[in-house]
Amino acid sequence: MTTETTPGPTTGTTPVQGRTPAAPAPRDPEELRLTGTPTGNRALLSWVRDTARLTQPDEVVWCDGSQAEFDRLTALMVRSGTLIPLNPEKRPGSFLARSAPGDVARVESRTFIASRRREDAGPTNNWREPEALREELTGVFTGCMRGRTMYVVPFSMGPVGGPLSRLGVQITDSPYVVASMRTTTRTGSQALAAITPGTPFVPAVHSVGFPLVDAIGRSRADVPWPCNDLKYVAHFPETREIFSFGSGYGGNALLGKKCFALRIASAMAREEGWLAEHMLLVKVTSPQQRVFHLAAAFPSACGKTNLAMLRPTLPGWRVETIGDDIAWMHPGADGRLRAINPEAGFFGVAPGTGWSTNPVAMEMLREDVIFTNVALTDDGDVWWEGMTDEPPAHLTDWRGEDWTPGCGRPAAHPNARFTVSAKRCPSIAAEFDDPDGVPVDAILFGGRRASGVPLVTEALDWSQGVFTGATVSSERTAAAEGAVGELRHDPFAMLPFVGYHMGDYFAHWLSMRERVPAQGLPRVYSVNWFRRGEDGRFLWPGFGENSRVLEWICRRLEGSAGARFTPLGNVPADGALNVEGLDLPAQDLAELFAVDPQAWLAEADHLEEYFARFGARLPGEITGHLDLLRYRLSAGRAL
Ligand code: GTP
Ligand code: SPV
Ligand code: MN
Repeated sequence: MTTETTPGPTTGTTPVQGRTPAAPAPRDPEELRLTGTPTGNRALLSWVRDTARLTQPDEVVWCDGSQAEFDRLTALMVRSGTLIPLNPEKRPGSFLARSAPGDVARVESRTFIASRRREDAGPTNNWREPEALREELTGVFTGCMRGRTMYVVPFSMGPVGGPLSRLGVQITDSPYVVASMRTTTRTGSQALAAITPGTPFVPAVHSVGFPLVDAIGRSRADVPWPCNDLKYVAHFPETREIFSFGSGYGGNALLGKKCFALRIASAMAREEGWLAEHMLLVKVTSPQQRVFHLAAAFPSACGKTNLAMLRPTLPGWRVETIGDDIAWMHPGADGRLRAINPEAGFFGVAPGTGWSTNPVAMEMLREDVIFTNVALTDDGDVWWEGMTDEPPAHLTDWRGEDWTPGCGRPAAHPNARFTVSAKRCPSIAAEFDDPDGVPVDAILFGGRRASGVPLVTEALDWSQGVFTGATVSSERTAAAEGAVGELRHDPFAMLPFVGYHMGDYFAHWLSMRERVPAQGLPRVYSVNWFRRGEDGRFLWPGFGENSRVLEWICRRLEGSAGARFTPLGNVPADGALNVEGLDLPAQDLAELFAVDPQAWLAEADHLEEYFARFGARLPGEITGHLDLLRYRLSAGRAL
């Protein structure tokens, strides 16, 4: 950690009660000397200097990503009350953070795309005029780091120096964010060294928006989770800049993730001819040692981490993890679509993760984890709904209040999360660090659909595959603000993450067949683990048993499994899905694959209405598929 300090009575992360209101003279921004900093990239230096002038921190710290730096930051946060150290015998090297109750998830209503023309952001994004937004942001960022430390965090998305990797630098006044960025991205000296003079990087400014000193020098004490009711998660895709204000939570604050690796990267990818997607990435090995790489897009909190770390119940099958949230896929020189996971760790949903549902994740969480908004046990360990069948008799809940079973409140927040390095994952694949990525054999799209959508269907070709992605809808989860359970369209599981017009995004997906030869394009599938019976229970056991669906997909890829036609796509032929040993009544199996023409004709009407929002930018091919679907539903056969 290189520290460039202006002399001052305190540093920003300790309460400044010692100050008398009139004590601090306004800091001369020129005092924040940045010469001698560990970079020769002038654009980086002047951006850091300008941001320090605007936000007026007490000091500027360039982060080197070292273990010593991480240890200093966590110690600092333990002193300030942001982190609670967990019992080192139960959960070594681990901490619990409790966020402010109003800062628990992504804020889509305050997420902005600022493109020069409104129509380039499209109807699914909150558009802002760039200059007007810039002015507004200048207002809110002015002095917002007073009394705090400003950290400069250089990072690489993807292995440092890799041909598919991209560089960024996040400025933040949150040590929790610095520590989390170190775990979830490749931060520090190596990334900084890669930002040589003239090398482009994505600048990302973040502030929790809770200055400790006001404009006239009055101080206030810090709080364990500083944030601001006013929030902005702002993107300038044309100039590739990110500004985030007011939140310390997840995708709002760890700017390498949704802001860079999806919203900005999707705009880069469109321009450069690749795909930046909300997808997990796995390597699947069959009992015959054939290797398949699958990518899968499911909306937030709909099972990506669980599938990425799946332990197959089918003997001889192996699933290894490459990524659980984001995949960057490029046309390779080998005529395949090659994918990397740009992240270096996981920010995963805790509730629902247990020894019976996801033992790999449970092993991963044994040590070196920062948990946020889970419950604390009386012996200094963590607990959340779904970890064990029987809850402990007493807990401290995510808000810090006493909790007993049956008290009527969840102990963990439904969007409680763990932050852990991919190195801790027992199923991590050797290819995880391969800068050239892996060739993708199949892409899966899915969502939470209580009815209608079969367990698995196979698209007939790329074109129908793109239609399958475009038609994803899913019940909303606690990963973002809004009404949980409400069905909404979420094309490609990218509704909150496409940094430009959704119609252009569909067209970009279609155009991949001009960049990748037909035999190299992945096959496309739709999956749904969440179909329910009339009595409300899940029809499919899910989790490790999803390996049965993966088996059918891999057998299709090698040409050895049968399929039968439905209007939505191919489903397993009778007997082709291995359900041996499952306690699955024949009627449930039939229901899992039922396609109700009337319900789907109604869904086609909803889709038509939804797609109409995209106007002239909706590719005609998508409308064509809608017509084809209607024909197939009415005629019960292919055209
Ligand atoms: P983000 O990190 O928000 O993008 O989400 P994710 O897609 O990685 O979510 P994750 O895998 O953590 O999903 C968590 C939720 O999905 C938990 O409530 C799980 O219990 C549930 N879930 C995952 N897989 C299955 C499954 O096969 N069947 C059922 N019924 N639930 C599942
Ligand atoms: C999601 O919401 O899809 C996440 C969690 O992966 S967050 O990083 O908060 O966006
Ligand atoms: Mn996600």
